This record gives sequence, C-alpha cells and structure tokens, in this order.
Amino acid sequence: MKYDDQNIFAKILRGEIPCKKIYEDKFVLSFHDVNPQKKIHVLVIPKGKYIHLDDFSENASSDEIVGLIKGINIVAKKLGISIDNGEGYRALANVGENGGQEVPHLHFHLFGGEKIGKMVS
Ligand code: DGP
Repeated sequence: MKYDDQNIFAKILRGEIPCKKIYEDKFVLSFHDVNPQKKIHVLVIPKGKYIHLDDFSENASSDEIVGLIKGINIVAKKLGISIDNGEGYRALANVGENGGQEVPHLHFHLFGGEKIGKMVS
C-alpha cells in the first residue's frame, strides 16, 4: 500500500486544514482530536509519511522513532496527564483495518484527564 498524500493528517501537516495544535517539533505534530472520546483526547503524529505503526517500525529512522516516543511524553507533560503530573493516560495506535484505523497516517491517540476504563470494548 502506498502512502496517500491526500489523507486528512497529511493535509493538516501541510497547513491546508486547521487543527488545534498542542505541540510541534522536528519530528511530531500534536493536536486535539476533532471527535474527543474522553475528557482529554489528543493525537500525536510523526511528520514523516508513514501509514501505520508497522510501516513506521520498518522504515522510519532511529531519530524519527525516538522523536515520536519522546514527543508523546512531552505532550503528556504539557497536558498535565503524565506520571510526573501524578496522573496517567492511555496511548493507543490503531493499526490497519482490523485495528480500526481510519486515517492512513500513523497516529497515537492519548486519552486522559479521567479514568479511561476497559482496554477494549
Ligand atoms: P483512527 O480510527 O485511529 O484512524 O482515528 C482517527 C481519529 O482522527 C479519529 O479519532 C478522529 C480524528 N480525526 C479525523 N479527522 C480529523 C480532522 O480533520 N481533524 C482532527 N483534529 N481530528 C480528526
């Protein structure tokens, strides 16, 4: 499967569609999910063109992989939901059709601000 440059997150990365930005650096962009499922529900995406976690794991550079994982921690701290903040959150990546992935650009959902509950329903 080829990366689709017209997916919604590619358009957000190019600034063609607005987002409620939380954080941005060389490797990641983070913004609020348009349809929040919990009190806090944000997305952290790599800037590189990766379809899903498998694509990212196989093809991203070590710097990009570290950048994404560090980015999640930075965003959690910024939102006040990290372990350092005495809270905690769920980081979740849907992968492919069976994983329920709708947007074909790798993204981690961060859910927090309340007890998140059952892992899968
Ligand atoms: P997933 O099912 O894991 O692919 O989740 C895609 C998420 O992306 C879903 O929670 C809704 C969110 N989303 C879709 N379109 C937009 C958009 O245009 N802006 C923002 N901020 N979020 C979006």
